[in-house]
Amino acid sequence: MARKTQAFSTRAIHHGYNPLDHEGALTPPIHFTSTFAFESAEAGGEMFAGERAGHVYSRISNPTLQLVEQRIATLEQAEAGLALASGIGAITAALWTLLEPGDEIIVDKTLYGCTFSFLHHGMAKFGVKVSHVDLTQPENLAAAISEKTKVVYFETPANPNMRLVDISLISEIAHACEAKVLVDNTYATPYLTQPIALGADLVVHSATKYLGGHGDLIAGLLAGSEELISAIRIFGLKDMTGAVMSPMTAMLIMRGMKTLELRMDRHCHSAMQVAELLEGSAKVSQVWYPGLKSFKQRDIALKQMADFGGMIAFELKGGLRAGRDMMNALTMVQCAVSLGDAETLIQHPASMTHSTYSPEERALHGISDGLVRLSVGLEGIEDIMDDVEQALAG
Ligand code: 4LM
Repeated sequence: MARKTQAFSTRAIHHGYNPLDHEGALTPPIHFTSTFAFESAEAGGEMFAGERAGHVYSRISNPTLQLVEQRIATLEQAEAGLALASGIGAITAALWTLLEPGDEIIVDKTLYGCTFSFLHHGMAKFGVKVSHVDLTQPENLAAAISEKTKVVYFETPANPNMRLVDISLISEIAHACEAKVLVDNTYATPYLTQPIALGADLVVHSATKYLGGHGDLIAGLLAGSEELISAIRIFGLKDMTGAVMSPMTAMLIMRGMKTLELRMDRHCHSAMQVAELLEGSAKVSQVWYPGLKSFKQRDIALKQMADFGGMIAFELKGGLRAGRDMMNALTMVQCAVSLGDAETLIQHPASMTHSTYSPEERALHGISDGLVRLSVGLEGIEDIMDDVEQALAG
């Protein structure tokens, strides 16, 4: 009997494209064009009025972007996708569309630094109430949500401390109050977690990370219903942010997507070994990695993640000083922000990615000064382990 859907990698490689429609070109042509010629003045007018399909201007749509949008939609099991210039471009375009002055957005306690900054210094300035609720306990959402709450937003695993949020339980509570659920799926990728199938309304990605996968681009992607995506395209993208993706970037993301499954399997396998190495070290006080037996929310990981990902957070017994010394002692592992690249990257959230929080805010939001974040790359595992071991010993 024929299977209903093709496998993840097959869709990541083929979905939405037939070479025979493009002079046999195996890989899709890149449409480097800002504008599109209309068949007639009337046809142009009809396109602007939304009465005729077709491309008008690349800030709104473009055939190369359309293909990457179809690919993220199929990988996320969504009806539609949207390509944007950055992860923050995607988050801001979505939230500018979904929220109005007087509305409330409920977010988890821990968020990526610039998302936190946008909410507190951007949305709040325009009359949106930003409430942090510990969403690791769904009953907290049930107690906090009201008819003013229009969006519930969280990362799972959260950057940088690896907190997990139960997507289906949170979605049920949010939907009972007609709030939309927006999940930042950057850490997990659609290969490990598909939030829409679990009940979420919208998924956001910093495609800069695992989807691009090679540290050579900045991009964002959204996936959700036709209705939501079309609203964000026409308002959040076209008018509010103009954060459009370049066709070249779309091509690079599609190249990255072709190997997402292979790369994620390797990231997960290597991260598990590095997490165990760290946990076994006398120098390390704590490791947060969902694959470890000691990870407190392992039940949620087993429920909604196909594997445990490539990101690890840990703290050394000597706190911040010991963490910095270790980072400086690494030779192959690079000290850099960002994540999901072929290169193993290490960074210090309190002084780098999460320095947008004040020290008091970091304390409140579970980002300790001693926390170190490791994005385990694709190098030979023996070389990653050797470097981490010698840096811990130093
Ligand atoms: C970093 N992160 O952590 P763009 N959502 C999540 C993220 O980690 C990021 C963004 C959105 C890091 C960047 C320096 C969970 C970014 C924002 O950078 O705008 O593509 O994504 O190291």
